[in-house]
Amino acid sequence: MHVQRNGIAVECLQGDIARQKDMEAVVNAANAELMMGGGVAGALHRAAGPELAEAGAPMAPIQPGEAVTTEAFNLPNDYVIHCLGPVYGRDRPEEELLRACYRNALKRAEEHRIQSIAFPSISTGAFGYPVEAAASAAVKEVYEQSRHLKSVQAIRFVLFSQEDLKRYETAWQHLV
Ligand code: AR6
Repeated sequence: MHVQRNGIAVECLQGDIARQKDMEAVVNAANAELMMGGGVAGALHRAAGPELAEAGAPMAPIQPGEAVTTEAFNLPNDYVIHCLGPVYGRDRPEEELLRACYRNALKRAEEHRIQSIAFPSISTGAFGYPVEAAASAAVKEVYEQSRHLKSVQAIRFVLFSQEDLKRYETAWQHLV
């Protein structure tokens, strides 16, 4: 799916967040310690190499909703923006914390004059956030922020499964 929203190219595709060669920044669904983990954090840390955890360590721990930036080391990108999503059922208010991840990631991207950024589906793996609700929150926040972006021109959602891709596409369709 490709759409234009407020002059920004928005795309949803099925894929691996660690293989987004044409994007300047990728977002990590991080843990508070900014260490290697499972899922997205595993894929990104494995591909980036041990320097990624070393670069994050001085900024850790981060809080739910926060986003911090590091270099991307051996990843095919320039930056990794690490977001700590809410653990569903524990960190509240969960929708606001999830939306804050997307808002703060885009803020970090603007600060670094990043033009293209790829997001995974934050919080919907190990952290247990239901994908439909997460997709709706993510899409609403990105749409709201898209009005204010100056540097970011392209936003991609990278979904691991075909089912999750459909859910994000549906969330964009429901927005208009
Ligand atoms: N590319 C794109 N999406 C992926 C990939 C990949 N390579 N691998 C998994 N997903 P998760 P969270 C999907 O668990 O819920 C970690 O261990 C996955 O199917 O990565 O925010 C950290 O260390 C799911 O839909 O992130 C933290 O402790 C989505 O990405 C914790 O898990 C997010 O799943 C963060 O949990």
